Amino acid sequence: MSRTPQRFYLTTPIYYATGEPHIGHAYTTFLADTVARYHRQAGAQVHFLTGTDEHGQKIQEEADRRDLKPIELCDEMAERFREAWEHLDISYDRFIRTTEAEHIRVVQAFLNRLNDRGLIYEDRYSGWYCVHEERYWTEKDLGQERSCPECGRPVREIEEKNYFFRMSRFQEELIQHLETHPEWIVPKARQNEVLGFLQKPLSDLSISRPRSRLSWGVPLPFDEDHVTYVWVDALINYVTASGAIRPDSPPGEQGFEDVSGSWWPADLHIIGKDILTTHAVYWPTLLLGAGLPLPRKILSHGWWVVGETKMSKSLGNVVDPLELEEEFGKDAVRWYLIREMPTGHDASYTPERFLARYEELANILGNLASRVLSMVDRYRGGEIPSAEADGLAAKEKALVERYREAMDALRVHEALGAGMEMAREANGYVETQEPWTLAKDPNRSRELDETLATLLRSLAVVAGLLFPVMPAKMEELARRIGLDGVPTLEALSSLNLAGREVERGSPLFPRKETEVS
Ligand code: ME8
Repeated sequence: MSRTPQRFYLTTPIYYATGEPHIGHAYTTFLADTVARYHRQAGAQVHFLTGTDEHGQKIQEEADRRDLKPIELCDEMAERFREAWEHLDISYDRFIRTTEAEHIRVVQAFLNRLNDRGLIYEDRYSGWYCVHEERYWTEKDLGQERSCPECGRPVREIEEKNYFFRMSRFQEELIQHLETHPEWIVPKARQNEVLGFLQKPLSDLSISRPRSRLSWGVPLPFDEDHVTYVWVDALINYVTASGAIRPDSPPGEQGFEDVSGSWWPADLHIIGKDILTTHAVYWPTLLLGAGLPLPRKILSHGWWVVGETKMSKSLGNVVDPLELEEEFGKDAVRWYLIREMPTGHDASYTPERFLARYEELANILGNLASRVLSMVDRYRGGEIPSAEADGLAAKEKALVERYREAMDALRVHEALGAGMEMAREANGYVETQEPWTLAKDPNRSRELDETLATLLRSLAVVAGLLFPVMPAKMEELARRIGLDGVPTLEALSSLNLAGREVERGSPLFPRKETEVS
């Protein structure tokens, strides 16, 4: 029986349509893709959402800088993201843009709902704003440097009329939710961070901007002179793409009371740690306000840094995943990023570690495939012998179990480690069985058949386990061992490879002598 749910809805953040996709965006998206493919492999129906965040001051200013209309900039950047994800084999089911008419209507229905429930009021706002983070800060937040506590950039003083959401009303309910769902946010340290944040009284949330200052946003349905705060607009994308809300139905029939039949609630929001507060405080309180169920889990992953420094465009140290991909192939980049970073924690990009992870692919997995395929070729004319294939059965059982446990607990790096361990075990088995010795002795022909059948099975298992992270290469491996596609985890138990033709081909991961920088 499968332990994973039958339906699984997962999301990435929607990325700002101001810059090119970089390695940080790619990491989150690869991680989500790996989890999505794992659930599909385990038999679930999956809805995988990604997209672009297209409103707000940051977009407007970038468009002005480039002498474009905001929508022209967004059209261009949404296309860039879409192309990058397609090129990198991201199996998303839905790409949402917050400028879509459907989304705009859902945002307005959501705000009307909050307003109808008495959760919106008008007040004057005075404080500080960081355009880069699209966030308000209080005098106290600024500290001695008097700059944005998140990114260090200068902040602007603002005083204006705003609409506010009564976020403070939901503080106790949110604390209770966290206390009764101790694994709601992964890793645990981030759940504690949010609980710590909730020790202080929660203020209400400004949810609008006067149109006179910023016009590029979703108009408030109850006051056309104001547009929706970009974070409120952006977070609601997860509900829009779930199909739960029918904005054109009369109030009371729009789906807020009953989300059945839609994808809501999300099973998993994957985000970076930079946007934890918006997802773990603003978002759940907005949902509680609207009377919608909360997402089932939030994975807040760590930060890719370069050496000791945060990767940042202004520092000019952003690694372009597409450049690495040209040299090493996309699956090697996917492997490095997801295997190297302990899911949830920070990791440092270094060319040396990239090469070390690549060598793991070439020397363990690639080497195993080459030697096994060439032995079947040499000793059995390319046909997989019909024989018991259980020489590594105990190891396989333990490793598949470890893999599934780690995947289900979102320790994705560890799951991949278990997949690679299977290849390592199979290489060890080659050394102990010495098929080349068996091949010299006609009396040990059955033993050789069993050895080869076991090794072929191991390759199929590795393909099944590592497919979510390296879909193209593992499909290729499955094809080389005579399969039509990569076996699902369930199919592995009844897999029969006997009689299939193998194809030796060129190395799956050619050895590299070059340096990466
Ligand atoms: O925050 N390491 O969009 P964004 C790891 N539009 N992950 C990184 C990273 C790094 N160095 N840099 C970026 C926004 N990321 C909002 C989100 S959601 C309703 C709205 C990843 O384009 C990470 O997932 O700034 C981070 O949370 C996200 O990119 C921020 O992307």
